[in-house]
Amino acid sequence: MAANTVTQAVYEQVLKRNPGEPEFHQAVKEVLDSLGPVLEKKPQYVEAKILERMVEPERQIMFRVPWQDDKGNIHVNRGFRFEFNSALGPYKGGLRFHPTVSASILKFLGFEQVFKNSLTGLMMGGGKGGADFDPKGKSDGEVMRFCQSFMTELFRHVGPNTDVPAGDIGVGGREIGFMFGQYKRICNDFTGVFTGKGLEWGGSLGRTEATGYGLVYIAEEALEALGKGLEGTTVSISGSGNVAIYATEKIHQLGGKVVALSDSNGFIHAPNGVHLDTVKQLKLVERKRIKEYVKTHKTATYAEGCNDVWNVKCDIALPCATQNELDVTAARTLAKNGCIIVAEGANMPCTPEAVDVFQKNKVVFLPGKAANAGGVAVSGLEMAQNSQRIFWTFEKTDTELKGIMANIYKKISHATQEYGCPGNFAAGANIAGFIKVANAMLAQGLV
Ligand code: NDP
Ligand code: 2IT
Repeated sequence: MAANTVTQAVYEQVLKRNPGEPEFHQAVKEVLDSLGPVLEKKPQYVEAKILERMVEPERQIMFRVPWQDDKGNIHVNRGFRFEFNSALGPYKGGLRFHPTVSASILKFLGFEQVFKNSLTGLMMGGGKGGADFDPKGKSDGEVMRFCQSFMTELFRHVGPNTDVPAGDIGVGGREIGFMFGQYKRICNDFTGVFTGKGLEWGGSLGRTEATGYGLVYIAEEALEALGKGLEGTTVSISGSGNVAIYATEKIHQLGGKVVALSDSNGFIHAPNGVHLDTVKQLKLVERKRIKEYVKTHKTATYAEGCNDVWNVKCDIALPCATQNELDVTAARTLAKNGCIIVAEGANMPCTPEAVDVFQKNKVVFLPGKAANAGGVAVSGLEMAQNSQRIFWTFEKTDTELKGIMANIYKKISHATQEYGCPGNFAAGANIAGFIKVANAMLAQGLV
């Protein structure tokens, strides 16, 4: 059977089995569309129904999360964990707390995580979870009670050799602490069941910075291949959370200038470069909106509407907020303004039509599966340190991270050459990520 007949049949089955889940459909289609050349070369994957198995999570968990706010009102949220694939190791992937969280969004994230984790070269399967809970505007006590209720169900499904969650949108050090504490209390077990832990109780130096730093390291690899460097470049970044902040920090360390940042309300334009300490204070300490920035920095401007951040002229664009935030119009504007690299810090932030624009205009496009893999990679290093009960220095972790990102760039470039799609790093990442998981699944029999 022709490869595209196979992938089309798998896609139709996904549509039928997962109605009303557009993000999941989008993520699956993007991968299937690039696997044709692999299936032509290796029909054993087709015979063993590897694709049919990969698009079906190994386990899906959905549960009620009741909690009480500071006034005594009772709320009920929905919690999820999608344990997608364990061919390469324990399920591994973040938890997202955001009001938009749905099965569709977490399934797309869990599916992508399988390929991303494969690219890191570490022993990690893929999973994702979260809840439709909005931490914004909640007190620490409310967030703690929510996290405790969430873990009171999730504890039975996770474990250091089974499933190891971490942070994502709305889940940072505070939330990981509350969830870890409740797990420990219920299980009577101090163990590496989460990554992104506090540095005093099992966390890894460099995990907080890892996604943003890794993103810049891989962008640097792509620049080098063009005979260029970061020094003197102008960079626009969306979001102003964990990934955006540490991408900004690394860009500044390496001589580039970040001129724009955003949140879900709007964006700031700072032509002289953003003052990162102010952003950290506003977003990480005070949990305020990005528009507050212009109160203390008069040369910067703020505008409502987060999508317009891409109107700011830049050499490099790093979307670091959320899925489908960069559309075809934004892509055309970036290409017209001379942008040379787009690297996805967020998961699937560029729409398929936007990615087409980048390919047609020879803008180097580095997909999230490869470009934001630094976070989960250092999570893997945190697991390794926990297993040995030791702590590495920041320098050691950072050097490992740099090596892993360089290696991912090599792997995906190599796949584009071997499978006849030069310059198409999205296809390269899908192919290289897929082959390792597929081979492990073949070796492990029909499970
Ligand atoms: P944070 O919660 O720290 O920050 C999220 C940022 O994105 C905030 O600025 C937020 O703005 C903005 N944002 C969220 N939702 C939307 C939306 N619907 N529209 C516009 N802006 C939005 O999360 P992270 O920085 O950790 O995550 C950002 C992205 O990076 C996500 O796609 C995540 O999956 C991905 N990622 C994260 C990794 C990690 O290690 N943390 C690893 C790999 C990928 P606001 O405050 O207004 O909500
Ligand atoms: O999307 C991601 O890779 C993450 N949110 C990080 C996952 C992890 O387990 O560190």
